[in-house]
Parts: sequence; structure tokens; C-alpha cells
Amino acid sequence: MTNIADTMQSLYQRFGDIPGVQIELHRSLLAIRIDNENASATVFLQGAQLSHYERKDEPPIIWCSPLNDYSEGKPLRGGIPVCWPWFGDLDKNPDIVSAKPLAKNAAAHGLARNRLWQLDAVEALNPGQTRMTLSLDLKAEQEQAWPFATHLSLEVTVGEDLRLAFNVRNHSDSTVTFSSALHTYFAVSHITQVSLEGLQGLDYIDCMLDWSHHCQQGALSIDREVDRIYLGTSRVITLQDQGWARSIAVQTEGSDSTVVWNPWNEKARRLSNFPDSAFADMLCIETANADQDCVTLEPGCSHQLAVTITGQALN
Ligand code: TA6
Repeated sequence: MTNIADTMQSLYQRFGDIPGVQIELHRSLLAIRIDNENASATVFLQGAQLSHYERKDEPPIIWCSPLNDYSEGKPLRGGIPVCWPWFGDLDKNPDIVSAKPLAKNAAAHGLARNRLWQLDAVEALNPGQTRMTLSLDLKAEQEQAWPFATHLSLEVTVGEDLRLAFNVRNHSDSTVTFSSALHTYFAVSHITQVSLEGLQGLDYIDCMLDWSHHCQQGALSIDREVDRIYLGTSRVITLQDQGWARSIAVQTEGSDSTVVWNPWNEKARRLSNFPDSAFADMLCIETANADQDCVTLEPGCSHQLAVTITGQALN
């Protein structure tokens, strides 16, 4: 197990000459910071977790908690956690999810966000766009909860838009099924100033109402704790923010489910690394393969879950 100093030196040797690339150490976690003409972003090797993304001279698009302590093995609160090979509470997943009979007392949102990924490539595509690729190889014999040889990769493209493409390739001899999500925490001017367009008419599972099914009527505004899995969401969802006079388009690939979550005040007080008042500053719109939208892969097959996040001024 190489130590942090060796890893940091190796990353600088490999990527330090690329314009706008910084290698950062936040307490015990290494991160790559990208700055280019259009935007800046930070991605941690732990969990391949993007923590920050903002465009020049604009309020941040991604929210990250100021209470994170950046300790090893503890996912950051905020950013875009990669949730895999199960989304949320494993016991709430469909029985077909391969980890269910294997993982006991499993932590929420799977194992990928707690692992140390490796940085494979950083490319300055042009002065305003930088792409980095991270990967994680899981060996069957090392994973009690997921004993299937699997290659994960995450491609992050930082520019006028932000795009994450999460790829899972099944290198085992078994057919496997997983659920997953790119668990995006969006920054908002104030939770009472925002609404979500593009969900109207969709079926959703309301996790606050015993996982009962409902149909979304019109745009979604948030005035309480919301924890919903929208189904059939292969269209664009738009976050309208009147306070910052902007809209954020969330376009997905390989996903037919989207989770919308805000803890509101009560749950905010119970959450770790989450300021009590921060429910007003964020809204999760999570690009997922959740519940019935879970993914089954034959040996040798792969699946890509991707999201493109585009901000524009409200006209
Ligand atoms: O995606 C919504 C959710 O499952 C919520 O129920 C809440 O638990 C949130 O994820 C945060 O999960 P975490 O494990 O990061 O605290």
C-alpha cells in the first residue's frame, strides 16, 4: 500500500504539467483540482467523488458540506457520490440485486464510494474543457459483498458543462444485477426559490410514505423532507432557481430513474457532517438505476450511467 506522499509525487510526475491541474491533499484525502477557462472542479481519489464544480464568475453548481472532515474511509457529504453496487438501503433493493444475500449490515449506497480509485488519465481537450478518467478494479476474492470481478471507471469532463460517465464492466463468469446512482448535490440560492420541471406525469415511489406509488402533478417545489424515486425519467429535468436567476438542465444516459431528496430541517439535524440550516442550500437530483431500474449484466457485458449538467441564465 503506497503512502500518500508517494502517490502525490507520482500524480505530480504524471499529470503536474497539464495546464490547470493541481494535486491537493485535504487532511488524509488526495484530490485533483482542475481549473480551465470555463470552470473549476475537484475530484477525490476516494470514491472518485467530485466535491466541487463551478463556472467562472457564477455561484457554485455543486454543493459540498463545510463540515466534511476529509478522513479516510468516510464519504464526503455533498458533491457527486458514486453509489454502487446498491443504491440507498440494501434491504430496500429488489431481491435480484446480487449483493443482497451476501452483504450483512451493509452501509447505505454501496462500497464504491469508500474505495480508493486510481487516476488513469487527465487531458486538456481545449482551453475550456478538461477530461479525467478514474478507475477501480474489484477482484472477486477481495470482496465479500460483491465477489464478482468487475471494472469500474468514471470519466469526468469539466467545462461549460459538467459530464460524468460511470461505466461498469462485468469481468466475472456470473450474471450480476446492481442498482446505482450518481448522487448529485446541487447548490441552490434557497430551497424555497427553486422548482423542478420535467417530472410532471411521472410515477414516483415516495420513501416518506412507506414507499407508496404516486403520480407527479406539475412542477415540483420543496417545502418539506422529500425522498422520491421517479420512474421513467429518461428526459431532461430542469432545476429552476429564481434566486440565482438560472436554470440547470440535468440530462441523463443509461438511466430511467431519478431520485429527488432534500432532508428539510428535522433530518438535517440528524445527518452527519451536515449543518442544521444547510437543507436550504442544496437539493439532490440523483441520476440513478434504482429500484425496478436496476441493471443486469451478463458476463463480459458493460453498462454506462451518465449525466450532463448544463447551467444557463433564466431569460
Ligand atoms: O438519495 C437519498 C438518500 O438515500 C436519503 O435517504 C439520504 O439517506 C441520502 O441518500 C444521504 O445518504 P448518505 O448515506 O450519504 O447519508
